[in-house]
Amino acid sequence: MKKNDTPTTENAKLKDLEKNKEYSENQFITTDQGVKINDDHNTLKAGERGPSLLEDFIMREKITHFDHERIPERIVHARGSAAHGYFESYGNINQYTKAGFLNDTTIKTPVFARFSTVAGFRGSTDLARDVRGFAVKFYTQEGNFDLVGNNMPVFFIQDAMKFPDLIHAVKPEPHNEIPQAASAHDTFWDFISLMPESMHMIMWVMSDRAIPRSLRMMEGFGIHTFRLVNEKNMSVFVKFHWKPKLGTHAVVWDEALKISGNDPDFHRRDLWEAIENGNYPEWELGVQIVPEEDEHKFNFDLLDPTKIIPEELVPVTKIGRMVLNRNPDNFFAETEQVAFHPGHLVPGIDFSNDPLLQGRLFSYTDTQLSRLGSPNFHEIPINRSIAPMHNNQRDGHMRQEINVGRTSYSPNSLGGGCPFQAKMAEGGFVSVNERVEAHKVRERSESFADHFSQAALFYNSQTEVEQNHIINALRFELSKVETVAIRERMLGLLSQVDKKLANKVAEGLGIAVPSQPEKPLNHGIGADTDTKKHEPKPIDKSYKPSDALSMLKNPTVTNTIETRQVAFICTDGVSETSVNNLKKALESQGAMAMIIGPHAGNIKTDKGKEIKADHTFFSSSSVLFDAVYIPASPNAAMLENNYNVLEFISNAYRHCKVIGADIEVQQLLEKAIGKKPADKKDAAMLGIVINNDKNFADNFIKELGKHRIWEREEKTMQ
Ligand code: HDE
Repeated sequence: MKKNDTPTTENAKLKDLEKNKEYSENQFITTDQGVKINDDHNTLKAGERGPSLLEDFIMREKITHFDHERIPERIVHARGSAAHGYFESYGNINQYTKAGFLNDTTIKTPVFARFSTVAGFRGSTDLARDVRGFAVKFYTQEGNFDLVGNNMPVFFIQDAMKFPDLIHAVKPEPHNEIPQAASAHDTFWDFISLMPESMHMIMWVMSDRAIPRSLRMMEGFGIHTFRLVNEKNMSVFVKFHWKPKLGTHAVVWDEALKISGNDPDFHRRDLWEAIENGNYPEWELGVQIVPEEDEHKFNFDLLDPTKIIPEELVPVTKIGRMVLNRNPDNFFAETEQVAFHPGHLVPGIDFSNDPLLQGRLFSYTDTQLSRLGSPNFHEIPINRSIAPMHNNQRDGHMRQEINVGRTSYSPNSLGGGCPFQAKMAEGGFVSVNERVEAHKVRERSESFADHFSQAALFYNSQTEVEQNHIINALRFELSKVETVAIRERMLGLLSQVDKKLANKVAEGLGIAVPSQPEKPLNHGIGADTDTKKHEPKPIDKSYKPSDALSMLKNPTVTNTIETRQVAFICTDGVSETSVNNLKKALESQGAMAMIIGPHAGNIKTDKGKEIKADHTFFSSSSVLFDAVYIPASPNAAMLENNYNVLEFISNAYRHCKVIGADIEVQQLLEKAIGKKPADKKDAAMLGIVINNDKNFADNFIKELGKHRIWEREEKTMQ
């Protein structure tokens, strides 16, 4: 055993994974023991029509394995999709951290990222209103580092002790297991209405952040405050951010509901196809750094996971980028069996005392034991570290490694003292030497008691369109709650965030906002705690609205149309020139044209050529695309009576998408959207691009770069 084994490279890791690949070419089917099988279709029987024989070891092996194919799904984050890729650092930040992968620009650190919803079961829809998990495993040369975050920067609760309650409340109700992947039900809102600390997070989950356009278009956050630690073991506080290259985008709620029916795998498919097409998703990793001496400088507690550090107070510094460039080979082996853990740390990164993070440090190993069934889950290929691993842990279910030698204890002399402990200078992990001197208490810090200021900050930082979406989401959710007292309690809480918000939600529910909000029974205090000490604090007016919190004003907003998909509504006889012109222009900017036809197979153009239909009017819907184009066709008039086509176009209009049409088919367009332009500036017609001159493709692309024409929604909501 050598003291300093060098880590295997990225290539070695890939080779390692390759070894587990099965090749179907030129191979005989065998039993698990390697015996070639002669008949995989028929059980061994006593006569052609006789009973099956117990001795049929081939059939028994196959069925037994099948019977045990399922493992328990994740209790939370069961529905997920993942991809391989790499992380590259932008350069030297060794002033703050000694973590090699964050400093060395020559290293490409392999990563595996898994995105997920939280509440739904494994087979549930991708478009549930929900937080998205954003978990990244970095296979660094110093060991595995897992950044197990979400697409929202705060959480519902402040202490891990409340997590089982939160999850029991949001999961389908236990008596009838309804509803699936939805928070719009009594038990969730019952719990929330008694938990003022969740109000900031509620603003985020009721916003469009909870219904992303694509997993590739979400921000990610580590949420908790962590520490970065340098060579001298000096530390700073840090918050981690992922900023998507394509900007942060969402769908609208009506669209989300329809996508759930049309394609419940919408996000999974989008991620998979983007990677297969070579459009590799990319994020930049950013950090907000707070020196230790500034810990108490803010009007919130850095350890409180229901709070952000506004980017205007502490800017986000980009320190590297992640590119996802390879789909998994096998969903179960990789996406299902990957085991993340916020406690998988490398030297240079450490925890803070956030009580939610501290609880997570227990939960993740514990859950793998029941989900993956063995303390050897680190030996599953997707979980293996590329850094060499030596210790005295032995045996257990499904142990893969064959340890040689006699010593599995330390200290030992028979094994030459191996494996050795590593000094800090040799890369040994040493915890930050934080001084802790305290009484043993079961209490929450008073500095955690401001539940409304940042909820108000979030709401006030949104555009009017975004605020309307939050109001509508709350109306939708609370109108599904049957117990009136819960609705009233929620209005009481909302009125402490923003009176107008509460009134508008109340209007939708047909009840009044209570004049005196009900005092919550248990807002983070024990039975004997002095309630006065923990009274929720009034709104802190010193917060300034923050553009970073709004998706529409966010600094990551771009006009790129890369990977956007435009549905071309075509019929036989369609203008080949029209189709080709816009298709070429879109493709030159990285967007895609998808041909939607009256039938599957090929469509004939006006020049007699054939183009392949990607989908049909019947099997598809505009909710699955970013924009719609109707090229001229002599048969287009027939579509004026085709309900599927009319709905296709009218939904695109309702969802504020760009619609293009050749002038010859303007009548079809107007029939579908039920409007004629009053004049050139007619707001209801914004984002409608008619092809009557040479600039059509440019104009269409310019509008598509706006992603949504929100002015149209304001107009139609009036
Ligand atoms: Fe998790 N969480 N969590 N969580 N979490 C799990 O671990 C838990 C929390 C997050 O793609 C489980 O392997 C507790 C916050 C993600 O595989 C489980 C608490 C954040 C994933 C668990 C939290 C997360 C999980 C279920 C409160 C954002 C999916 C299966 C103290 C920072 C990872 C598993 C993947 C998964 C426990 C709170 C993110 C049960 C007890 C806050 C992204 O261990």
